[in-house]
Amino acid sequence: MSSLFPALSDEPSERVALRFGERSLTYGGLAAAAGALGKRIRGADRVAVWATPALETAVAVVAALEAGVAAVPLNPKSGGKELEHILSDSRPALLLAAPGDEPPAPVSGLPRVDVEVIGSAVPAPAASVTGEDPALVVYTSGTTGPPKGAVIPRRAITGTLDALADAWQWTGDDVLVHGLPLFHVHGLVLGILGPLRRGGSVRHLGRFSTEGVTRELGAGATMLFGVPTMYHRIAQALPEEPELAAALGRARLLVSGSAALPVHDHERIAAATGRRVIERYGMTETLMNTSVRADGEPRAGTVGVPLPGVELRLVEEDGTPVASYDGETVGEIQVRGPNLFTGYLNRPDATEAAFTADGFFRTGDMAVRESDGYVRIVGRKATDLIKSGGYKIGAGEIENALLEHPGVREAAVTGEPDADLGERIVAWVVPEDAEAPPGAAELADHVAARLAPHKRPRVVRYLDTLPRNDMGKIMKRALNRD
Ligand code: MCA
Ligand code: AMP
Repeated sequence: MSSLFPALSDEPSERVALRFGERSLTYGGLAAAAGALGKRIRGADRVAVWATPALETAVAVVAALEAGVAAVPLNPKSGGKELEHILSDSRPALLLAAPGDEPPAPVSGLPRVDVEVIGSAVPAPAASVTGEDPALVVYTSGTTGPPKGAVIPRRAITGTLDALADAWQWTGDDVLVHGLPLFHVHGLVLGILGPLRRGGSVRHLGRFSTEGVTRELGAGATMLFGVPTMYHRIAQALPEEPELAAALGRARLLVSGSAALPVHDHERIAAATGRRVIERYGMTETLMNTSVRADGEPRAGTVGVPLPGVELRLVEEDGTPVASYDGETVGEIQVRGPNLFTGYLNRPDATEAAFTADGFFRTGDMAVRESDGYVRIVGRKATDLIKSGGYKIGAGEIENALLEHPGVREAAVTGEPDADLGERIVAWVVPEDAEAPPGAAELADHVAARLAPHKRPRVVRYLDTLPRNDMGKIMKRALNRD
């Protein structure tokens, strides 16, 4: 398989590929830096990347992909327990990190290669790889247990990015702006590898802010990617920030994904800017499945039509496909195509359960289809998966972390609606000592330090007992009704 990034050798080398704040790298510079790093890591099976929102992360991932080495992006805010799990599961040979970064144990114990953004101008010879070879291992939460490593092959990345190029008329002339984290598919695959595959450029904000969006769209960026929380914050800021409305009005494409964009935010942005946000629907395991097309109708509450090459069907509980396009009959979304992952690392059981006999992936998302084929997502099968700020978080992993606190006897975790985050994590706790329960901030810190800050409960509610059914199973629906 040829390079994922033809522009590394084709483009005029002085064209800017990446910009993070004041630091930027041209295609020539990126080819040199990634080539030099690629030579040092070639032959490794997998490498971990300390995925800070910085130039070095992009260089490290491009170097790994060009060298035919799978990259495992690590959330630099992950806590010890989560990092331990990811390292023992993925067993990376090396850690790639920016000079000066000081990852904690157990990451600090890995043999380390510093990522330099300068390098020899001689590109390394192309690695001999096929489309089925793993490109990335991205960790994603399930309902129970620790996160699973989704093995994403090279053809899924090229397949999804080229399908998006078709749907969005995305070219090398586009300049993308975003402030997404670089350890998930949205920010890394779409937000960094996407522009590089097109030969265009990306300006990363380091950290999302409406001021950053105004500045970059005002200075010629053409596309914005974000999760609904970011668009909610934009919608909130618009009345106070007329320059933000003007900048959004100039953009070619505003794209939202990772969770549902509330219709209210969609309409507020449309009213203030004259531009409609388009939604696309994807998943770590499937990359992108559907999108509103650039030449299509951006209808609030819908995620558009299947991307080229993606087969999508809705399936009833008993496995019968939903034939109607009536906007009413709900079924689970199942997908098949070159965009799919190959399986969960070290988890043949989970991989087998995720696919049907005819090779469709069971997404767990529930949807209807409208008469013109537009997909409208209406819910999720698993109540134990929470989407907060666009991050998928399993209730089980937070419950397990809470139970490790000496002051917690029993714990249940649910999600409840939140205007900013979509859903907020709520911990229901039966304390060991009802007279002296651990405080909410203490429990939030406890979870943040073990797992990651975005997995911390935002609300803690104390109970004497958890509601359980005759089998002893916690009745979460009864909790949510309170
Ligand atoms: C707060 N912080 C703490 C604690 N509390 N740190 C340690 N202990 C604590 N108790 C820190 C946080 O680390 C963070 O640090 C800061 O305080 C604010 O945290 P938080 O309130 O959680 O952040 P936020 O401002 O609410 O973040 C909103 C956000 C974020 C920016 C929208 O949720 C986000 O980046 N979401 C993107 C998720 C995403 O990319 N999902 C894609 C996966 P500091 O100040 O240093 O930051 S889905 C996917 O990939 C599929 C394929 C798809 O379809 O896209
Ligand atoms: P993740 O597993 O973190 O990659 O998140 C994937 C999940 O995010 C999907 O299964 C959906 O539930 C949700 N999702 C992604 N994009 C959208 C969207 N545009 N609208 C609604 N839900 C979405």
